[in-house]
Amino acid sequence: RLNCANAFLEDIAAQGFADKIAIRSASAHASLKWTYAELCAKVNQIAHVIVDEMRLAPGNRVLLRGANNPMMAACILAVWKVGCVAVPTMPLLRAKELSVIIDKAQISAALCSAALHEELEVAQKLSPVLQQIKCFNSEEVGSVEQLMQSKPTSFAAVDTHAEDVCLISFTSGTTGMPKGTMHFHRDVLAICDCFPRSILQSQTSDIFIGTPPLAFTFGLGGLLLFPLRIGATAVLLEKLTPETLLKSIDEYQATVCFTAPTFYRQMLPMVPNFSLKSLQKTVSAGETLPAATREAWQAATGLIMIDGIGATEMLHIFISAAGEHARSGATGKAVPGYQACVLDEQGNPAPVGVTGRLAVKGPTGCRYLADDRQKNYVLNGWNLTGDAYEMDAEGYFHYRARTDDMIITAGYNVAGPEVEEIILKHPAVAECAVVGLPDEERGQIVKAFVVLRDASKVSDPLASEALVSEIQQFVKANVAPYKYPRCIEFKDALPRTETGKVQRFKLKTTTAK
Ligand code: 3SK
Repeated sequence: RLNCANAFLEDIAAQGFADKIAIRSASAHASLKWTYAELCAKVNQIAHVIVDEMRLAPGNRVLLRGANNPMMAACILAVWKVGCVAVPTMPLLRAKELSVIIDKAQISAALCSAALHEELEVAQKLSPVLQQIKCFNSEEVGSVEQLMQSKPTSFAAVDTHAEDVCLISFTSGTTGMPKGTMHFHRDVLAICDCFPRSILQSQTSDIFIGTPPLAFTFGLGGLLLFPLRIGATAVLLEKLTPETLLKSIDEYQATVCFTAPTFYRQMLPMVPNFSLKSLQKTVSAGETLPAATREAWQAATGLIMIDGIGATEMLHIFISAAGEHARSGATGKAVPGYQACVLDEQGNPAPVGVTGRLAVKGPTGCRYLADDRQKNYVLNGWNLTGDAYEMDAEGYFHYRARTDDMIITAGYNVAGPEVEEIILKHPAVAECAVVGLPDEERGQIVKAFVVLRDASKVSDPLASEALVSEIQQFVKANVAPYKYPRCIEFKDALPRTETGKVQRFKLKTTTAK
C-alpha cells in the first residue's frame, strides 16, 4: 500500500522538518512562507473539502488549473491524499483544449485558480461531464479557502495501492494531438529517487526555483516533488520573465534552477546585472540544449549546465549528466535506475556511433489513457520516446533529432537540430527551427525559420536577401554543405507549446519559399 502524498508531507515533517520552510512564494502585495507543518495542515483541510463538500471518492479524476503557486501545489497533494487522480492542466489552455482533456479523462470535478476560471466555465459548457468547479486563490463564499476554514487540520491519507493511478499528465502536443499519460503513486516517488539523488544530488538545504509549470511533469518534479521529498524549499512564482527569474534567484537565494534552454539563452545578456552567488546547479530540459548555449552559460556564470531529457510518458528525466561527467554536445548517460539504448530500423541495438531510435526502460514508463498510440511507444518493454540519438563508446547519448524531424534530402540524412545549432551561432539570430519540406527533386529540402535579434534588419527586401545568403554561407562554412538551408524564412516568433517545445508540425505545413 502506498499513498505518495504522505512522502511529501507528514513523513517529511516527522523527520524533523516540521518548522522548515517548504514553500515560498510572492503575491502582488506580500511574500508568503509555509512551513512543512503549515503545508500539511493546508493540504489536510483541502482534503476535507474534496471529500466532505465536493463528495469525491477515491479514483475520481480531478482537473487542476492554476499557475505555479502554493495553493495549486497544495491542491495537487490533497487530491493524492484523498486517493483521487490529479489531472493538472497548463494555465494557458483555452476552452476547446480543456474540453478535449475533460472528455478524454471523463473528469467530473475541477479545482481552479479564480484567475483562470472563466475559460474553464466555457469548457464546461462544451463538456457537461464536468459537473463542479471549486475555485482557489479566492476569499469568496464557496471558495476552497473559505470552505477550508472550518475543516480539521489533520486527515488520514486514503490507503491507496502503490499501483493505483494518481496522475494523468497530458502531453503538450508537439504533434497537436494531446495524449493522457497515467502514472502510479509509486512512479511519483520513483522519479524522486532517480535524477535528483544521483545526478542533481540535491540537499535539504537546497532552494529550488524555475519556470516550468507544475502542470508539466518537468515542473511538477523539479519545482515541487524533488524539494519536498527531501525537506528542501520550493519557490513557486508565476509569470517569470528572464529578468525576474534572475532577480528572484538573488532574492530567494535559490541554489537550484530548472528551466528550458531558450530561457537560459534569454537570461544570458542580463546575467552580469545579478549576483547569482547562491546558485549552484542549473538544470536544462524540455528541448535540446545547443552546445553554444551550454558554453555561453558556463562562461557567464561558471556553472556547468545539467542537461537532461525526459518525457511526459516517463514522468521525468532519464538521461542526464552533471559536473565533471557532463559533455558539451551530449545529453548524458542513462540516469541510474534507467537503462537506455539506441535501436536500428529492425529494433536491434544499433552499433556505437550510429543514429537510431532511443529506447528507455526503468521504474517509470508509458501508459496512455485509451490511446492506440500505446503500441507504438512501448515495444518489448522498451519505451520508444520518438527521439533519434547516437550513443558513443563511453555510453554518452547524443541527440540528433525527433525521429520525425530527420530530414532526408537527396539521399542525405540531415538532423534539423544540428543545422539549428549552427544558425544559432550567427550573431544576428535569436531563435531558429529547421524542418524538412517536401520537394519534387530532392524528396525534402532543408528549411530554416529564423527569429532575428533585430527584426528591422530585414525590413527592406534587399537586406533580407543579403542576410539569407549570409546565413546560408555561414552554415556551409561550418557543416557539410548539403545541410545548408535552401530556404530561410524570417519570423517574429516560433510556434511553441506551453512547455517551450517548438511545434515543428506547424512549420512543416508552410510552403518552401
Ligand atoms: O521534455 C523533457 O525533456 C522533460 C523533462 C522532464 C520531465 C518531463 C519532460 C517532458
